[in-house]
Amino acid sequence: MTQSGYLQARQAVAESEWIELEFRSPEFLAWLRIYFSEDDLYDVHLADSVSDPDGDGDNNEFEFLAKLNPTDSEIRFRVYFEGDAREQLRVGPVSSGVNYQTQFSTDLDVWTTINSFQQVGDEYLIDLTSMPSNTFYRVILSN
Ligand SMILES: [Ca+2]
Repeated sequence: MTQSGYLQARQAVAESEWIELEFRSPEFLAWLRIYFSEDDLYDVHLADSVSDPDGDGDNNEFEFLAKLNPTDSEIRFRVYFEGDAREQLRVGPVSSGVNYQTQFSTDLDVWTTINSFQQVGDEYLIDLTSMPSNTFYRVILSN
């Protein structure tokens, strides 16, 4: 590659790391502005929907949906069992304005919504003591 070709390639890579802001929804952009400066909004490593600037494994699109802080890796949405015999399922942190639908299935085909849960702090607590054994669980978040 010639020097000129190298410089052009470098420039192309640098340009591809800039984001076109008009492709984002106004709601997502408003949410990004809470956490990032105007300059940072154009940085693909910080403000793209698939970026994970705090490195917690959840991308910005998910953190926007779950109403979490995309710059704080300590605050992370979790679904986990509690108790030696998995007597409880904990879901959280939960945020107002987000709907959490917890479902169970024994065959990964038919899913049933669990309507009984208790809120403790910023988590939903679901009693699993009457659930069948070998059960799968999933949580669907929506706004
Ligand atoms: Ca993240």
